[in-house]
Amino acid sequence: MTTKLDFDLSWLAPETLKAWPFGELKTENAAHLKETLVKEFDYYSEPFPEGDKALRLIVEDTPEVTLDGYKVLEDKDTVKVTANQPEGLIYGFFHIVRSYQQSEQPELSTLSNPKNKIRMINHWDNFDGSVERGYAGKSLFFVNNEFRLQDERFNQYAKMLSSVGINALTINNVNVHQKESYFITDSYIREVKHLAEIFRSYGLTLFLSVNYAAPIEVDWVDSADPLDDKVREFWKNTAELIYEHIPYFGGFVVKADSENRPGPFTYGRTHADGANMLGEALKPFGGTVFWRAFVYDNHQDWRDKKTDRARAAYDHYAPMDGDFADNVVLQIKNGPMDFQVREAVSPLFGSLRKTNQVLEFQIAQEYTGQQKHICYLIPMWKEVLDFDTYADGPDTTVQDMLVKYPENPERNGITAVVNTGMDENWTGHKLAQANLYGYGRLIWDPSLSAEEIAKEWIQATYSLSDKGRETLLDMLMTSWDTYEKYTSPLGIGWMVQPNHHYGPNIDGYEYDMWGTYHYSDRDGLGVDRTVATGTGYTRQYHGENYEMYENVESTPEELLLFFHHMPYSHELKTGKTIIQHIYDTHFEGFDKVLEYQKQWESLEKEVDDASYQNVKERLEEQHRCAREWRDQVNTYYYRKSGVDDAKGRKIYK
Ligand code: GCW
Repeated sequence: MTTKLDFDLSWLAPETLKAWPFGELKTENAAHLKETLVKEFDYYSEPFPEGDKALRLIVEDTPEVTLDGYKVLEDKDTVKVTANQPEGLIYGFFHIVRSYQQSEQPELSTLSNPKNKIRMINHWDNFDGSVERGYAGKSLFFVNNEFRLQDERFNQYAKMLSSVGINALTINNVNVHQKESYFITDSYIREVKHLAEIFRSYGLTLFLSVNYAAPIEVDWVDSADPLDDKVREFWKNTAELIYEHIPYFGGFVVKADSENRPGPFTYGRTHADGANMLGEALKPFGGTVFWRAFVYDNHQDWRDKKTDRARAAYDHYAPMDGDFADNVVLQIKNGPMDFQVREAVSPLFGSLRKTNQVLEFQIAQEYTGQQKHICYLIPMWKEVLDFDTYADGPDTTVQDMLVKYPENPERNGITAVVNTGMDENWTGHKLAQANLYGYGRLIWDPSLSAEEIAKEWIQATYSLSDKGRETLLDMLMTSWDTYEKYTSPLGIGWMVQPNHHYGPNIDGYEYDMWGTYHYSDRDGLGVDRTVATGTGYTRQYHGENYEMYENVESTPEELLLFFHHMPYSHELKTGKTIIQHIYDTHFEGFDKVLEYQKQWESLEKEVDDASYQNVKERLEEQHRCAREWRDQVNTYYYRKSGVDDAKGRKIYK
């Protein structure tokens, strides 16, 4: 069967359906999504002979349904999808597609309500066509400082995102450079509107990242002081202009006073002053401000061991709980540092009760192999969402906090830096599609397991034998652990090449200004973040977690060096010393990559050629790079410690 998609959209291709019994479509009250639903119905019906069932998609008051959820009821000759909002019908429709991918006679009846209201992605795309931390080719939206003209592809993209329940996006980098600052002006608002319309036809709301200093950059205002009337006027006029063109525009994402970006600190104002000023401008139109909490001192002196970057977000924002307007949302990275392969969960989750919050993940594999290495991230994200904050006693997970506070949360949820670009398969590494797919599925329904999600994606994407399915599932499910093993040990992080962050450089950031140190010496390594003898970061957690992390014995070992400076000789629960653990995991991680290569070769006959070549080539690079990691880390720690590998394996001394 030929695929009708220009780009590799295998998880949505009609040929992956096992059956399609529908002959007729009826939609009611679906308003602006009607055309999309009709188009999609035809698309999936075409390869199949006329079915004998009717599919009815109806917006009607359905009390069991919340937010943009849906309910599906199947009887002998009808499948009826109902939702309170038209968007729910799209998600219900894709539930049906998914079900027929998984089985020939699926159980369609269901009630499915999303856990999170905001289910968003953030592009870090620049107007010149580059993508900050992009590993899948050029920007989807921009080329040479122009908006791309490729509606068909935008439609496919919108469909792909909505098929997994994503309902909002930004199209441009949070580092808003000079030209992009004009997106909110008359110069580009029509192009933005065009994109907003396409995404809306699949239920996605479009937002823009804005430059906090836009009044200076794009107008003649001589200040960006949030309390200055001229500045407030600028933002009000800007909001009016945008909403005049795009009444359903979502709002702004702002990176302020972060990594040299402008912000209210320049004027001696607080972040609440800055965010609320933008909130006020958007308020009449129902718009939202996402204000990023990624604020820290990036000019730290490495000699200074008291300043701890991990503390920064909490130190800045916890005291401001309650100061933000009700259409302002704090956007908080999952960890207190920066998307490392392993780090603690941000203690801000659990400390804010009067502030809207979204959690920010990174689907783009900046620190997890840059879409050259396999790294299925759903298991990591699940650990974050399931982390017990103890905010209201035991069993108050991060996910609970996100839906519980502030009272009657109107604007809560999850967002993520996305991993897509102009590459044929969207994500560079074919298997990285599973991260985008899984992200959407997980944040809609966090009760799904990482394994269920991986199985779904495999089943939707390939037709494999049972053995083949097991093989691919094993590759995905073990990949995060593997990447962690051959890179940085026990939660320490950051041993990467500076700037581009790919490949090992153990001291690459050790004497730099970014606040990311491991303090390895001849006796040991790790960052002491305890109250007793270190930076006091552990105190940012609620009682139980504070005690757990404050003490070596109760600190989960995968985070041991994140919280404590430990001697190489310290014995872990496995009975191994830390130095032996470092050697073992680095050998094991590398060996696992060799196994992936064999496993993938065994799938040659079962997957399409493009996938096969794509993953095969990337595995070769993963092999090369993992070997480099293994040997550099092992040699480095041998030279520091002088301790031999107990198993006598090759270390380049
Ligand atoms: O991790 C860092 C990245 C930067 C990024 C920043 C952020 C967009 O290396 O490229 O800038 O995080 O999240 O703002």
